Amino acid sequence: MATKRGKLIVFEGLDRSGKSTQCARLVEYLRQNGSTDVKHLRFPDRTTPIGQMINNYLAGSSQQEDHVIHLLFSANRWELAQTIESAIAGGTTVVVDRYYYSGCVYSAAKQNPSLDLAWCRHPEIGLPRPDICLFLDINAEDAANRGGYGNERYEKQDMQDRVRGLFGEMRIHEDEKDDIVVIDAGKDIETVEKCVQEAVRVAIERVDSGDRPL
Ligand code: DGP
Ligand code: NA
Ligand code: NA
Repeated sequence: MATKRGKLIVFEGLDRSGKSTQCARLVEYLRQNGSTDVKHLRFPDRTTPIGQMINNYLAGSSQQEDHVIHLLFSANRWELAQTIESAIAGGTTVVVDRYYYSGCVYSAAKQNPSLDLAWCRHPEIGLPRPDICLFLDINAEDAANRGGYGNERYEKQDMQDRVRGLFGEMRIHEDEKDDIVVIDAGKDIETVEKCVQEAVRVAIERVDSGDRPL
């Protein structure tokens, strides 16, 4: 029997949704219990030259025109597209902390009239399609109870509220609705972790049974 292809598993959510914690826990779980190698990525990948420009922008030490930074975030994903594709083809599962969904909603949340969700989608078209996107959903109060936001550019309440609304739009959009699973991230870490594992188990089965081509 041919080696099974790896899966592309994406985590999305607001800042402070517990996304990075859950992402790391799933990687650990799959490494211990799965039958494939697991690669852990995060976007933005701040280690590349483009990623450093993004980092400076988020830290507030540089300015970028809205469309320019949008395209840099997208380019930062495209830089790794080939790596992701080869990993999956070679049987390695790739788990990613943020992906093009963040790419679209954070830019669209700026309310720049020439940067709506439809415009924002274009540069992302053709990136490897996730087998599942786990959307860690948390309301504003629960997020606030986890402590304040950091000092990065988007970590402000009004911005986060708009981002949450736009994630809501993407979740019902024709292109994404079959890929996104909403997880209640207001629950405790272990409960969320179990929900994530179950959703991933179902997604992996679906792919391996041939129900879900890449
Ligand atoms: P993180 O390292 O996950 O905390 O992400 C840094 C910030 O950048 C966070 O506020 C979300 C935002 N972000 C992530 N990806 C994109 C993107 O593609 N475009 C835009 N505009 N913002 C993004
Ligand atoms: Na952040
Ligand atoms: Na994070």
